[in-house]
Amino acid sequence: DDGYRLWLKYDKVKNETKRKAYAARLANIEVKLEQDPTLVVILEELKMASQGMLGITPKVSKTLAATLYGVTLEISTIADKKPEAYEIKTINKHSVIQANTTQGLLYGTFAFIQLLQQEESITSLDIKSSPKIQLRMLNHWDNNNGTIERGYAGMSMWKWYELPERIDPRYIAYARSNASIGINGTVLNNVNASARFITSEYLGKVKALADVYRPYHIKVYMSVNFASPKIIGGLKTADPLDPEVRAWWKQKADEIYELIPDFGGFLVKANSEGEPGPMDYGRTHVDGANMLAEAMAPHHGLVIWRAFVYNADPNGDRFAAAYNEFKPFDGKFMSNVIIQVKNGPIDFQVREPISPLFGAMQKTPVSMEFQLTQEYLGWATHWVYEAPMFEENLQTDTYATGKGNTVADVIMGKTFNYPITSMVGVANTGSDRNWTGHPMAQANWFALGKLAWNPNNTSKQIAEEWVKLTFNTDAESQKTIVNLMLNSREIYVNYTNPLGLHHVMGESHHFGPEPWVSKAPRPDWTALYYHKADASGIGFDRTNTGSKTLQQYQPELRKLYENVDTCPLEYLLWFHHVAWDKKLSSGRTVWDEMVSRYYEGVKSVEKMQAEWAKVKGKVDEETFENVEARLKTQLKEALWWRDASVLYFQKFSQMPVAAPYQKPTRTFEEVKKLVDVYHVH
Ligand code: BDP
Repeated sequence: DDGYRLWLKYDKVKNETKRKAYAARLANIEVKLEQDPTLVVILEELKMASQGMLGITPKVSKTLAATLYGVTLEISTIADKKPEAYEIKTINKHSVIQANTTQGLLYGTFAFIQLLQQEESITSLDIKSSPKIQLRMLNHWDNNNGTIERGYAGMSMWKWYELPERIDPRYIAYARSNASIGINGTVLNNVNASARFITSEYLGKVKALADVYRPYHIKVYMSVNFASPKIIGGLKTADPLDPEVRAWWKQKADEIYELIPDFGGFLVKANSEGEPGPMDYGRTHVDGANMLAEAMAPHHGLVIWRAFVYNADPNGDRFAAAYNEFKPFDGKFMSNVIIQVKNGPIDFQVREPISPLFGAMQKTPVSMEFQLTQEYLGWATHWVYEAPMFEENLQTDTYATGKGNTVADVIMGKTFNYPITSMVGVANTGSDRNWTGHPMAQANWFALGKLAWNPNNTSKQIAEEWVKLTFNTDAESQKTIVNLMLNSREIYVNYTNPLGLHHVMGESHHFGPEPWVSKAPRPDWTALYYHKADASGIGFDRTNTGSKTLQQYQPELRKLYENVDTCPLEYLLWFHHVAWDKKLSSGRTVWDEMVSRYYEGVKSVEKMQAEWAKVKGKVDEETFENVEARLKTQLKEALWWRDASVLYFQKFSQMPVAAPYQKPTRTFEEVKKLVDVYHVH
């Protein structure tokens, strides 16, 4: 299996009794609704699933006798009034999928098919479901030259040079896969946006994609370059208060909606990492966002404004930047603006405490941006199931209005009644046949859909479901794979960034260890800025004796991290500068604890290999070998991380690698040289 079919494999149901029972139901489909483009894709999906799993082709009709087995698709008013809600029930001999709209029916149908894929009983179903978040999106960082910023699975799947004439079949496979997990929006291009994407030439191409995705209820959004009026509009300025600039954006919005009436909106990275923005003209994020929002409002379009901003202040704390910039603007944005916030305060590190903006913005909605592509998590070679990391942030209590306001509550709009809610994943997809490079990374895409549908889903449930859908295998093997998944992220943390270390990866390419980086185009792109290792200890003091940024959290959350003796070890170096020989709750010194985690992390990769070996012959050979080979690379690189980090930090700690661990056999100079292999600049 080459992985192209993702979790929609529709392979033959192995259990014969079940297959026969399913086949009896799927033999007849009763359609109680009007013709509709979404109905076409629903029926097509049911046909595909039936042919693949059951070896039958359903007969579709408008009425079906109650005495016959069958599946009924019906539009009717169900208890949950949300347009995307659905119910699946068993009424006599019929499996009935009901919804208020065809969109709800689409999700209900996929849910029904997924039950069959998992070989669940369908004899007495009573399922009700609707999404807890409105915008469930992928953000693609794809460029118009076909490259993908931070993409590790090939080139962009959008072939701009072929569009609008040719529709690559992959676009449809993409839409099906997303719809199957409830994703309803996609931003097609990189946040570091080329203005070219909103020229008339490109809008014609975007329209072609929007037409493909529409029946699947996936709305198209675009990242826009704030300086577009200058770059492609021929204006002298992009000042958001300039009347000509405002008129230009209005006209652009009109042009877009003329072509794509259900266009989702704009995503904007402004005044961040060199991108243009309103501050270039002495204006604010509010001025910029509201100007665009005004242009979009007549069309009900959204402006998704990113909070990923930070200035290069060598003595500052980048942790504080987004909060300082946006908190004062709470309530000043127009109602069609949402602020998109990365999960943590820095930048998609292997473990981050939550961004203090969650829970701080009461009158302006904030949304969650997770990164699926493994920029800081080992690219496509390391096996990292990210859902436990997402869950860790989603289940953190912000104490926004007192105890019991998790990040999940905040982004679902429960805490402050946000009118718009959203969760996005920076996509890990590309032109690779299996979409994500690492076969196991498909699970991260899947997890984003499931968490956006319900942020309180657990990483365990999601892993179990994904494994069942993806691998048609025995219960024992499923368990082995699920366990591997659930442990994978912590293992990666241990051999790369134990105890709350962060931002010690290779400069610019962000791969492999480079804790020694002390010079970069900006101080906050070095590793030293973050780990601050010296003879006295290691870690970033963000308490009141340091940068004081912990104050951005509510007092109860602050308390969790503030005291060096009670701060969870996972976050220790995020918030404290600690002496190398300080005794920790584990009974070990800081140094010994770090060493132990690096070494245990590497050992765990060996264990992963042994566990994976157990499923040989139980999962298809191609996937087995692919993962097996990647685990070999992972082990090699885990050792690289361990040796580089231990030998580098040892220069400051001056402490030995204590038994049972053995000092690396390579010298620091030898390990440091390895980085050159990966240097791309
Ligand atoms: C950083 C990436 C950079 C992105 C940036 C962003 O290294 O390529 O452009 O995030 O999110 O992590 O804007």
